[in-house]
Amino acid sequence: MTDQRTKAAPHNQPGTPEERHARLAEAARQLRVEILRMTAQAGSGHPGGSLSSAEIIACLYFDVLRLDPARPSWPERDRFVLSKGHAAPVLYAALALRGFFPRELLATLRKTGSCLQGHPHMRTTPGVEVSTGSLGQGLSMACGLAAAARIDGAGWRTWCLLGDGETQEGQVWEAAEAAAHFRLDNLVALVDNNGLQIDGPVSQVMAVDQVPRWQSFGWRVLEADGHSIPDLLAAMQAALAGSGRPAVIVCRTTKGKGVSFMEGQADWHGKAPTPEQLARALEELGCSGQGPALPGGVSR
Ligand SMILES: Cc1ncc(C[n+]2csc(CCOP(=O)(O)OP(=O)(O)O)c2C)c(N)n1
Ligand SMILES: [Mg+2]
Repeated sequence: MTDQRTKAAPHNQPGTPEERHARLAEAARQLRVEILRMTAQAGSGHPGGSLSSAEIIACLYFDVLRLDPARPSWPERDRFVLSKGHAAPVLYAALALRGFFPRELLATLRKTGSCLQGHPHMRTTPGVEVSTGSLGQGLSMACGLAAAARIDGAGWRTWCLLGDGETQEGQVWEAAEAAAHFRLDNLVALVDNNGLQIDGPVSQVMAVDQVPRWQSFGWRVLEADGHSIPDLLAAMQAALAGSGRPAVIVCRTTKGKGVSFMEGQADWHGKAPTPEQLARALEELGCSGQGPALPGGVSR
């Protein structure tokens, strides 16, 4: 089993730590490019919280998660739950660049009949484990997955990404309590702690002090700069140490990261860029508007 798991992980590619970090930074840049292109094309969607998660998703999908794009249902795969389902564009971009489906499909985001709807759908989209979008529910489902792995004696892990505004939902804390009670140390939560939700600052709407809150629920709490690849990789590795407690990584991020006029602006939570704004954003990301330089994404 170990060999099979290892084969499917792109992190086994040769290279120095610096090369690994550069490869993942490039993956995050390509995710941002695709997020902007697909939301502009759709004329709607959620760029802000997709952009803030780009490095987190790049580290997971291009390094940490054991996946096999040719076999989305491979039983030994790690599971990822995008609890903040409105950030579907960043997940779709990662799945396309890893080869779960053709990159051309990204242009169909939110179109009638497309498998890429505004929120992830587990029955239609290869690589989507759990349907999400109604905030607050993903961690409960991740607990169920982690418990299933435990019952089956399986080695795969479950990862779950939440928004900071999302953690105002009471169900998150019911799940957190259950995960600690059942000692689900094969479960890792990540919080995209960008400080903003749909209407403005989380601190003003209803503050959640992430570190003490998770600690008080019995979780092992790690912190990371959510835009630093080395920081994230170190925290993700530490989270897998297995201590009898579930782990959470509180990631300090900036909503709209990577596009100057979107950064830190709640207004960009759920609004598509115009063609002019897209052109400006792509230029900032060092992209002239053409497709990715390497077919199939950065891991090839
Ligand atoms: C149960 C539920 N209530 C409301 C919404 C509408 N909604 C979508 S995104 C969002 C704000 C989420 O903020 P946060 O979790 O901080 O996400 P991020 O900043 O990462 O985009 C809201 C209220 C929803 N999807 N589900
Ligand atoms: Mg937020």
